[in-house]
Amino acid sequence: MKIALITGITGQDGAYLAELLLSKGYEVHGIKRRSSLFNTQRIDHIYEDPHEKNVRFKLHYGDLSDSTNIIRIIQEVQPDEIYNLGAMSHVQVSFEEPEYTANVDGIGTLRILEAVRLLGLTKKTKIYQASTSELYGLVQQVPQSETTPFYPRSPYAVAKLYGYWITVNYREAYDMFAVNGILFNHESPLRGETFVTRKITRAVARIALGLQDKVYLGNLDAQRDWGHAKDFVEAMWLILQQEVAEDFVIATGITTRIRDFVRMAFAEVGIEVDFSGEGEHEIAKVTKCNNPDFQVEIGKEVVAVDPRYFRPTEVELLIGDPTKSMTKLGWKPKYDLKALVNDMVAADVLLFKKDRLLESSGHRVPNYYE
Ligand code: NDP
Ligand code: GDR
Repeated sequence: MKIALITGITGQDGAYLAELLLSKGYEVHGIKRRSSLFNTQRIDHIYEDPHEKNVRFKLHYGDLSDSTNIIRIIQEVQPDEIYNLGAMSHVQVSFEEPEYTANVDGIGTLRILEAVRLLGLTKKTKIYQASTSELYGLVQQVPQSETTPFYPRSPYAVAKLYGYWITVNYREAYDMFAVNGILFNHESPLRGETFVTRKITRAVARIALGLQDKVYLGNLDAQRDWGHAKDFVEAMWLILQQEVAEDFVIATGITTRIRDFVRMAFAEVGIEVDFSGEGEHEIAKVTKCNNPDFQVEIGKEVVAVDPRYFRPTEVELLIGDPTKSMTKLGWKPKYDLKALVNDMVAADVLLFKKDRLLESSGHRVPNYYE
């Protein structure tokens, strides 16, 4: 039985990857952070009671900022594969917490690599590093491929640039199987609530259900290459199953503006919206509501821009070239953008129907302003 260790197992990708590896017969270990509240909602459905025999899913307390903790866990687990997904992963927040982000996203990667080297596991343990399309930053060429030059535009991306190169360096210096997956944006119903897609699908569900009036967004012109996280974790696994250690771009090859994602998400609940105005004065109003389940009045303003969400330096255009991963890995995504938006909106409508039920029986449901 192969043993995998996943950092960031409580996150979106960690949860889908853990599920995938368990289905392939792996023993899966994950590192979770201590928190004052339970933080394992995304993996509770695969949690196994540690008191049972033959448990294949095990969690360890840890943090990527703590070298001795990382060394001890890797020594105990003796993994065949490490997936380093743990990170302060929010680009805008990285401008507020640049030093912490560098420590966890940059040096955290070094801590994993160095632990494997110190423990003499370089020939046994394969390492996957969660690199990102944010490395491309300011557009140099499109579509972006494995050979496109990097130009990071945030403390997050600069930290990840260190993570990328230290992974390449350990591969070359110590002949380790250490590789980067350069993944473009991938989303799902498990996506963190403050990333733009999930913020939109949550707001659409809440507006349709009468729980919220409108949503404030930032740059509506940015373009992203969005895929489904379920498809993307499959690629992570494939990258580690190759004979040769190489870096791969994982993307759909199609890019869409934030504004169009908003339109698509409202369309899922039978609502049409029209944008007007420019820059920070841009708004969207309802022009049609075709779903008898949702009573949203025509002309209602449902989207407005708040410059608070503008970034000091922005990444305007991401569009990936997945040729190498499609040919060498045989990877092909199952979800297109429409199917992704459908999955996310349907899940959020279901989630907030529960809130509406609570509200109608006199309970107070929280507001969401992030
Ligand atoms: P999430 O934000 O959903 O998950 C991040 C995970 O990292 C969480 O489990 C979080 O724990 C954990 N974490 C945060 N800080 C630390 C720390 N100091 N020590 C240990 N663990 C920590 O991210 P995703 O699942 O979306 O992304 C996974 C990885 O892939 C990240 O490295 C991200 O930067 C990268 N990436 C993501 C892309 C995407 O579009 N989703 C695209 C390209 C790269 P907790 O739950 O306690 O907060
Ligand atoms: P990103 O994702 O920065 O690409 O990083 P995010 O969803 O945060 O932003 C995408 C684009 O949308 C614009 N935007 C807004 N973003 C947020 N969060 N909130 C808003 O209200 C809003 N309005 C407009 C942003 O300016 C940006 O252009 C994600 C993360 O998962 C990273 O960890 C990962 O490395 C990259 O994707 C690939």
